[in-house]
Amino acid sequence: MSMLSFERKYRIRGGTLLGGDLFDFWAGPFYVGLFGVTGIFFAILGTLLIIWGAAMGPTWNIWQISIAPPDLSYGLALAPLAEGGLWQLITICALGAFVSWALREVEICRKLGMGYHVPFAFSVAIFAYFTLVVIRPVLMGAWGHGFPYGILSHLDWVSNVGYQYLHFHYNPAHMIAVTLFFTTTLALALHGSVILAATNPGQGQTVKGAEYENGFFRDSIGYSIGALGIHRLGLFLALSAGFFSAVCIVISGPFWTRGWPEWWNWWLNLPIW
Ligand code: UQ1
Repeated sequence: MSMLSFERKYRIRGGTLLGGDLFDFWAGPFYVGLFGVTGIFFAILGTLLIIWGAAMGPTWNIWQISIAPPDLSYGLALAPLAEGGLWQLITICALGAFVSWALREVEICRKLGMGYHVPFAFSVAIFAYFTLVVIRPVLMGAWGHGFPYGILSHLDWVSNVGYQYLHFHYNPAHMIAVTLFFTTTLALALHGSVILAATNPGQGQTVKGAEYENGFFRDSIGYSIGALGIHRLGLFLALSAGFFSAVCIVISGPFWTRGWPEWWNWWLNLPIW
């Protein structure tokens, strides 16, 4: 286990963002840190609140359990616990746990002297969730525009909100997001397959290196983006997919209230026809 001797060398104090040496230690393989403690706190509290919400509801069927946001009539006020207040507290716990996790990643990056790419990437996922349950509801004037916390109910929410705009596939930001998601899978499929092809060529064959990977793409499509480049491209595509997903939902309602097919009338209305 060579990683263990490596880790022993780098498992040292320092690099924390807040609190100095407080909680600057490991529990078995896991770095704890102040944000490990806040993360565990919010995760456990949020989970207990979800269980409480489930206990108040009509079912223990895991698919059907749902904790709904407040009614639209509450606007941006706090609601009683049984009428969406639990959803509000759970949302705070979720954001507290997600942000704690991101900051714990930052502290680990600092200890290891690495770039902040991983916490940055995770922050884009947090931003997408924040857009759904905070930014868009605030822009629309009611927490009731957030999505319910339930396995099937959140799917119903997506479907219902989509049909509210008649045909969500005509949302231009949705089009860009979907294209980026598919391109991400293409990039990872190309990358994963070329790495396995070169590194795992079959019994008795010599393991191939970067020149072969470059050679394959130069021979087939006339261009190779390179070993570092493909990872930059992959990260860019994946983060852009998440970012445009947030854009496509935040413009639906706050900036466009009619059906998305109608948005394309600007094209029909061009004077050149
Ligand atoms: C690529 O060019 C490359 O460099 C050698 C890789 O690194 C191993 C890759 O994984 C892939 C997929 C490519 C090809 C990608 C483009 C955008 C030309």
